[in-house]
Amino acid sequence: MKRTLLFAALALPLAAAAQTKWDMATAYADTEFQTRNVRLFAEDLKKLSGGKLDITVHSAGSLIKNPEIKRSLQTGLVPAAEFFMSNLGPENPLFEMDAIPFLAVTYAEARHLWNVTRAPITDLFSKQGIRLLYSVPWPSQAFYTKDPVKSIADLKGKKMRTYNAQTARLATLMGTIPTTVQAPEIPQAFSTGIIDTMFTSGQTGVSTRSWEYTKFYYDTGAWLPKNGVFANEGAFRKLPADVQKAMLDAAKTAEDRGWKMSEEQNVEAPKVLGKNGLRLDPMTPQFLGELRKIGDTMLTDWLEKAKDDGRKVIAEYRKHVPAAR
Ligand code: PCA
Repeated sequence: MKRTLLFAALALPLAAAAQTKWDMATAYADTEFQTRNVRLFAEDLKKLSGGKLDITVHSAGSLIKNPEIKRSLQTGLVPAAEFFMSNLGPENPLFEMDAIPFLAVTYAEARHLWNVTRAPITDLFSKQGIRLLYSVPWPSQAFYTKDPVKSIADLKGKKMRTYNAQTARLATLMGTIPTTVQAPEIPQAFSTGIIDTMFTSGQTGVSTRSWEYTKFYYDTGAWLPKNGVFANEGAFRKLPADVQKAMLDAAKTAEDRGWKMSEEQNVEAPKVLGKNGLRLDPMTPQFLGELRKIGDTMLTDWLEKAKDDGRKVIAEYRKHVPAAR
């Protein structure tokens, strides 16, 4: 009798708080602030939902490789995921708007860009059964090279690490050979000679120990491309209303926290690179001028592709940032 009672007393709280377990696929290493933020999001959500939703984060493409993450989310193979939004540029130009060089260069400008693109981007995803939860930019993008670069001519013919169609286009316009390499595979790609130059943020340069295979870091200060964190809409709707609310609240907190973490990394990561021996020279006016010209070409091409939808969003953005190109 006593035993039965004890068993019932233990079983009751467990039964009352039925727990849902979700797997979440992400593409980036645990050392990246984006992944730290995703893990904090999962922890917050577990607390806010009173333990009703427990998300296991599978980082660094360990569950699903970066290029397949979005499709896996859409088909419901995983209920939650994080991926780099501009990877979807070939699907719809709006997704890669944050990867047009020199369109939104500061955090304030990136914030305006996000404010004007959040609604149309959320709609595009929701038509595909995907719910956008939050989005956070990576810090400023930079070139990492073995030799000094005074102008783009110094990079001609180099095998440049790129991460999506938009950066491949940039690499091609620069006269380099674009080579897609996922972030966790960067060190191996350098050591096997697949790439000899790369393109990424200071933060990813830290987490991939860029000083072990490059010597020069040139921050472009040209754009802040974003990751997004998403849920499969069907899986989201199956959650009880209070857990759905907990998810939206945790997402809001994660977005605010992530933007702050990103801005901090934008300052701190280059210091770590410098301490480890990378030269942090500014880009020469010539190099910068050449890159700006390429940025103009990419914006013109983008407007061509994006048609009226794109023009509308750019016009809206320019109301907030009149100096934007
Ligand atoms: N890091 C990721 C995306 C952009 C960035 O800064 C990468 O290099 O793949």
